[in-house]
Amino acid sequence: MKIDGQRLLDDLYTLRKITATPGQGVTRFSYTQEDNRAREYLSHIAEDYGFSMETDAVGNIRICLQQSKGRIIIGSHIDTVRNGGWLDGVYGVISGLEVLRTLTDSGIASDVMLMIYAEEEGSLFGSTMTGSKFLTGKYTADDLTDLKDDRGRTLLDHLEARGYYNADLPLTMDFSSVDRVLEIHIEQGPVMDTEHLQIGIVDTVFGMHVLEIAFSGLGNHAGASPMVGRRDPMSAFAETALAVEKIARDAGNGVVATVGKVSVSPGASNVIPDSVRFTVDVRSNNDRYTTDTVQRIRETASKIANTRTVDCTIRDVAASSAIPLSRTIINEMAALAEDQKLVYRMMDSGAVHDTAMLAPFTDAGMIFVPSINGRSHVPEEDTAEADLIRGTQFLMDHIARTISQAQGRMRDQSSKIRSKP
Ligand code: HGY
Ligand code: MN
Ligand code: MN
Repeated sequence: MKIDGQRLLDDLYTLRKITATPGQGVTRFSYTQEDNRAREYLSHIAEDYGFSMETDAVGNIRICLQQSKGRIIIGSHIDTVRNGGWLDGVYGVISGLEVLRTLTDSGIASDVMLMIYAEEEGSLFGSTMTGSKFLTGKYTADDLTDLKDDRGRTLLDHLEARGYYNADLPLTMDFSSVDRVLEIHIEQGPVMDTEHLQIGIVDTVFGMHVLEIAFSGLGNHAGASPMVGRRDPMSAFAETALAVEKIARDAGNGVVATVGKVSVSPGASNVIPDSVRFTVDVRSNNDRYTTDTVQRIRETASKIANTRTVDCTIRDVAASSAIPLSRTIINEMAALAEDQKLVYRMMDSGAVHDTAMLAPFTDAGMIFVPSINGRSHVPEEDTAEADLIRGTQFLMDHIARTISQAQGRMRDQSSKIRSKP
């Protein structure tokens, strides 16, 4: 079954224009008017094809044929980071939609379901993979009010403003009838571009641990305060940020750590700050490496605070384990890539993905396509059209094989039953 590559690209180019920052990348935060416009665009496509489209209590969307049982879930997200790229997440969503349309155009009533996970980026609440954490019970009803944005508005406030939240709707999903969950995504790193690969088959999705560290000292006049005796939280922050980089480098084993968000109070050039609050995002493909690195960062931040006589508080913002994906699916995808003579390799994912959250409940598999210059989460994020089309066709072929193997197993079973004396 051949996908319609031009239709795939047309949808991606249309969604690229739904952004709060035109000309400066794609900014499409969850529960905003941009998010709504993207949902409306997708609902028109679903309507044209007679698909059912349901939105759950936290804004996860399910699109499938009316009678589908959703045995094969293809998922990703439509929300972005601020000034992000045009493909992160949405490529997987439109690929899933293209698979549904191609199956329908071919007259195959499939059990495929497209799942659009809500608030994957954590741009609002700092916690990634929010929609799938509710679906899998990692987040509960308490988190609807515990998760707060920078202005103190809770996730529930956002959901009620959008009209998604309904106390009667379940927050979790029953995965007992789901055979596999799949996601196709841009790599967001340099490996495939450097090695001129066509397809990446994901082995392990990194685990992550996000801390929020706050230093508070003695705010004062920038000009009238001698350097001796200052208790400057900005200097403590600067020393800690450099220490984070050194700790991650010294850890080796592919550990990465990033200080990506900082806020200064009051934030004026002629005032020594009274407090500085910043995030530290630590990741690796092995939970022990991540935990050891986080511990070292905690200890170092406390030591720097003592030396500089500033107060230090450290809060856990989000955490998820490193998740090995399904060996069965990895082997099937490798066999398909061999048959199609594609240039491919197994590889880890430094980016986290909702599919990994579902891995404990069903077979989970991910496909990567190259990111030009290995860039992502920036306006320069890009992938060649040929790579986008090839990736979605590979996903389609993998699903076609999965469906025909399942039908083969059912035929064998029924012939065994018939041949019983
Ligand atoms: O942060 C991540 O890895 C993902 O892009 N949310
Ligand atoms: Mn993503
Ligand atoms: Mn992302």
